[in-house]
Amino acid sequence: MMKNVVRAVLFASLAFSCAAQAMVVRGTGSGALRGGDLTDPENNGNASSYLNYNATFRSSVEPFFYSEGAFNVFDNVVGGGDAKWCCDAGNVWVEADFGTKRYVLTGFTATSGNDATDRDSDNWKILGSNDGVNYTTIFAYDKPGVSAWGNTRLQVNEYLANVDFVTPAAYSIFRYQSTHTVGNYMHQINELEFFGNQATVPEPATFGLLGLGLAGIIAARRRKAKQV
Ligand SMILES: [Ca+2]
Ligand SMILES: [Ca+2]
Ligand SMILES: [Ca+2]
Ligand SMILES: [Ca+2]
Repeated sequence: MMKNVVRAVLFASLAFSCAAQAMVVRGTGSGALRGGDLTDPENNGNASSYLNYNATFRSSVEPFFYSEGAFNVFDNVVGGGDAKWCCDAGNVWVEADFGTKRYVLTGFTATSGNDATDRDSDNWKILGSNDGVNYTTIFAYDKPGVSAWGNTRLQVNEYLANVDFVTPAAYSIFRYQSTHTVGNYMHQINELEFFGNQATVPEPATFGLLGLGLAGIIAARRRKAKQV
């Protein structure tokens, strides 16, 4: 009896650990990207300028599309130099802000840089926010000294909701943040793709219409008062 219980517990924990490690390696290079992600559904973003993207980008450092700047994670190109973000140290982040649109994240891809594995993050998160102040963790990777991409360079890892992370609430801002790298030195990452379903945003216009309605009633009363 006891043996069966132990077996059942072991099986359950094995099944759980398998489910928790379902990240899919799509391959290497630009061709392994899913493409058509939320930041550029048409795949026509300019690889070296802010042209043809559907989000506003921000970063803790190097906010540009060239010279290994942070926005290279959205430029649809996997490679070295101006296709990746490198080589800042410490706590670094880059985010995409979709303004009034909110999305329920269904998946994302994250791609490794072209050089030393030491520069890959070993402590990174995908966070969601609706105000740019309060952020909620959607996915967290924390394996000291171990890169999520192993030693393979330019590798596209894919993570899916309900498999690799719990389906989150709807957010208008998605942030990648790294606090530590394998070699505890310079940080690099090549590309990020976010995928999701647009959610209905609570209508602030309702209050606007209510306000207009009240203003109308007040104006009508004033008119009536004048007539009297
Ligand atoms: Ca576009
Ligand atoms: Ca893209
Ligand atoms: Ca670029
Ligand atoms: Ca890139």
